[in-house]
Amino acid sequence: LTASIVGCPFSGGQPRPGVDQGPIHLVEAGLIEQLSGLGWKVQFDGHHQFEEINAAADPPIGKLKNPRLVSRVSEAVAKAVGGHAKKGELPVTLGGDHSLAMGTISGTLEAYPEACVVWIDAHADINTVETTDSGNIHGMPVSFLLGIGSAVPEFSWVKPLLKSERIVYIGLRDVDAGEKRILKENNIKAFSMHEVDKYGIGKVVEMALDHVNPKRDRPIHLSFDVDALDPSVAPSTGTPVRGGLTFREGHFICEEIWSSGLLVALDLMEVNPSLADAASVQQTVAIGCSLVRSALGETLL
Ligand code: DIR
Ligand code: MN
Ligand code: MN
Ligand code: MN
Repeated sequence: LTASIVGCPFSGGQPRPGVDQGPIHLVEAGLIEQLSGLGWKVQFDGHHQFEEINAAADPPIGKLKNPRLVSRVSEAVAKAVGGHAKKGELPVTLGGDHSLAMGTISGTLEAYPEACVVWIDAHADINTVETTDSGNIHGMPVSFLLGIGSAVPEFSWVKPLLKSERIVYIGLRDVDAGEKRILKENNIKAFSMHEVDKYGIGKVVEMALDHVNPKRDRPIHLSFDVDALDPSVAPSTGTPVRGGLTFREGHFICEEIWSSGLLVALDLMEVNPSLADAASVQQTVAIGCSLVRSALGETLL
């Protein structure tokens, strides 16, 4: 089995510098060797070099910030992930900010039209052109993939290949009013931290998979934003929100998805090594690596 590492040093979907260094730190921490140690053939040909568009050439479209840059980078990522997936490799995309998931999930759905998405995050990342307050596109990728909200010509390459019943969230706790409305109107299944507290992570993962994958026959794309974890567990991220997943809850999700035998693509997003002190950075990067290992088959026994 081959895992293809798609390193994406990109921060244009949000305003805080440093998240572009996430993939570099994850690889330098030994992720490639760790995956080889699990028995994977790991393909990594360096981090992607994206075309640059300077800010003057990329003014906002409506509220959207860096729209051309985000669009072109995520389109390149879609091609990279789709290409690896079509060859039967498992793309592991290291972010970078979560706007990249517009690309990764487009690539997965190109190769596996029946795939479902398990989205682990404190945030729903489902704002539309109409509802976004921040204009940060990392808070919007899901709406583009679903094709909801007004179309933005710049993003016309993003095909609305994702159906609302094929995505499920776990870990939500900071959802904008407009996003809550969108989730309700589109009947999108979401397990917030309330449900994690109430049912426990084991039951929540089972219910989440029952929803998007009732017969356990659909390929799974797991998109993991490290800010789903509690800030005490993963402090170095751009938009931390208290009351998050524990270390074990985060890893349990990855372990269960791996055990399903259905994982076809993985994203590990929003590690920002320029935020917080050195020990916190080291801790967050180490947890990023261990989440990836758990999703790729590392077991406790
Ligand atoms: C907020 C924050 N909902 C926004 N989103 C974040 O900017 O749209 N996503 N932080 O990761
Ligand atoms: Mn590649
Ligand atoms: Mn996110
Ligand atoms: Mn988030």
